[in-house]
Amino acid sequence: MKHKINVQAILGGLVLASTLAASAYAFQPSGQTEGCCGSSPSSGKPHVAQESKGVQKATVLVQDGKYTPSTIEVKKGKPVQITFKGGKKMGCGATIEFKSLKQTKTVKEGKTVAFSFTPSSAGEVKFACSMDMIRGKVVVK
Ligand SMILES: [Cu+2]
Repeated sequence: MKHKINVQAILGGLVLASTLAASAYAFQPSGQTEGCCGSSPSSGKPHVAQESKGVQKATVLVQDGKYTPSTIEVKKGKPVQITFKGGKKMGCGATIEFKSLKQTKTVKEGKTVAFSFTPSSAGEVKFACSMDMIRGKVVVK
């Protein structure tokens, strides 16, 4: 309790844990509905943004040093709004950077921050913590 917490070690552990979770997930039979949660950085089903009043919206929970869902699917040519909700144990994930959009925002626990953009072409819009350790992406179809 007295000693300082080694943040770097915790983060490393989380990255490792999510990698293990990702491989565990890959062994599960597909076709099961996982919902919007439980996806990992490089695997898992993408969460399809829901359109409301012409805006494609999705909410990403920042918790336990990861983004859930980490993959969001949108359609090109329509406004996108990704809301990040601050949860517990966010670590450096609290600062979210959309490099290609030149947008960086920090979310506090219990609060939200939103990123808005309109993708003009298909591809991937990546986001990550400012150290590029915790990652996610918006897949534009
Ligand atoms: Cu980081």
